[in-house]
Amino acid sequence: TAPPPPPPFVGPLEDKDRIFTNVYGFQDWGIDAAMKRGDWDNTKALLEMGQDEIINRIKASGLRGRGGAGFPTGMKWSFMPKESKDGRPSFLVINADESEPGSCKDREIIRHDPHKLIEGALIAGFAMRARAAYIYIRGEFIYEAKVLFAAVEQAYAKGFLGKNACGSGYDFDVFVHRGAGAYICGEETAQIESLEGKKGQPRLKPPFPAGAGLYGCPTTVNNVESIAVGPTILRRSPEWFASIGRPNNLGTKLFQISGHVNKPCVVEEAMGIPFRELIDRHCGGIRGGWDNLLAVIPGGSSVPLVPAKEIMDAPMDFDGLKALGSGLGTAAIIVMDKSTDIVRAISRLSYFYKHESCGQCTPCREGTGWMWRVMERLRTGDADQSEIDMLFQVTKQVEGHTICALGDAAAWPIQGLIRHFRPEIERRIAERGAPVMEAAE
Ligand code: L3W
Ligand code: SF4
Repeated sequence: TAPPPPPPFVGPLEDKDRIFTNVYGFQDWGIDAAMKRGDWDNTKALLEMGQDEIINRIKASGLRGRGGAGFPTGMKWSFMPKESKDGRPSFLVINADESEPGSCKDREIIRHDPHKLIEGALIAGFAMRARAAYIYIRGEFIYEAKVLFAAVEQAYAKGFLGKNACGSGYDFDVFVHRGAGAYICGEETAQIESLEGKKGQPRLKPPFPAGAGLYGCPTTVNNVESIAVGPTILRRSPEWFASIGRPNNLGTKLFQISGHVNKPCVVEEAMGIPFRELIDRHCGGIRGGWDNLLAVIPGGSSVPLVPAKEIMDAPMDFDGLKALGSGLGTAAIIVMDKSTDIVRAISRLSYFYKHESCGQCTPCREGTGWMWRVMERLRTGDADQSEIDMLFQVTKQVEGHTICALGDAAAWPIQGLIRHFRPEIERRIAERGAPVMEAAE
């Protein structure tokens, strides 16, 4: 039986409902211009709502984490203790280590709208009774780090951060910490280790950071976008945010569309916008027309690809893409037309995960290298047909058997390739010597 049609989505988004009003940098990112756009507008009044009320409103908005996993943000904040145990402080960590291939939204927020993030940090930190926020920014983001350091200084100079932040009576500090170029430091517990000055290797969960995080203290790790939308949700009301999108997939979202579209872009749209509408409205269509579309990786490189015919009318949100065996991830949409060597593309991703594995657990350390080597043989056709099933079995041995999600992220793209493009792999093996491209670096 055919699945029931998805519930209607409320969108597309009009300009008046866009949160990131300077995402293209047409205006100054500095604090005076940001204040003219509405940031830091009577933040004290927002804080006066009180901690529990802020968390309740974020819950009511339906906001789900924008870093890939889609965990409900308000619920995550509510895991933080209301009373300090043994005098231990609580911390907020903001994950700006944006390294997922295809993902480039947090960079735009920091470059052009950093005060949305900093004001959001104060509000979220206050709601969780945190003493300070650490913004962990990707090491390669050199310009963005400069902007962020300067924007934080501006907020201190205005009295919005530090002692008696915004005149609220609450003391709150924001520290910017630069990473050193490891993808795995985007995993929340590896990021905490790295902040503590150790090698960035994920910890076993539980305990979750809310129980034992930075320096063993209660900590919440949130993505940049999740934090940056908070002030607008509180100012405009949770009902406004929840009126956009589809049930369980509410609000606006920054989509990042790269690859074979006529105009790649980062754009804020309603959650649940159908794929075709998103591409036609904002990207000028597919290069060479819609018949030229081959496949799409809809959520950053960690989610399985979706072939053209399945993605066309799909709602671009958590549930819509899950129903297709993929995911929204960070909404980093990689579009591939028929000129793409799809086996090579996925093999290149396999190399990336092999390279970025921290090496701590055996299925990931050994499995990612093993999977990449087989992928390379499938790419050149220099493999046996039986290796296709064997590779699929190996991905199943890696998936779910590792400390962090990098193992799953390495397994899923290969599973998607075999599921949807098996005939192409078989053709290469049958025609050994079919197009051989240069090896991945
Ligand atoms: C307390 C519980 N807290 C879950 C918290 C947990 C975390 C959040 C989600 O991976 C995905 C990954 C990437 N008590 C809790 C709890 N939490 N249960 O909720 O946790 P989880 O484990 O579902 O996901 P994760 O480990 O955070 C994130 C995928 O995102 N991804 C890539 C992301 C890349 C970027 C980037 O470059 N900026 O974000 C894309 O798909 O593969 O599957 O906070 O502690 N019972
Ligand atoms: Fe490290 Fe990979 Fe294990 Fe994650 S899954 S802890 S990256 S070895």
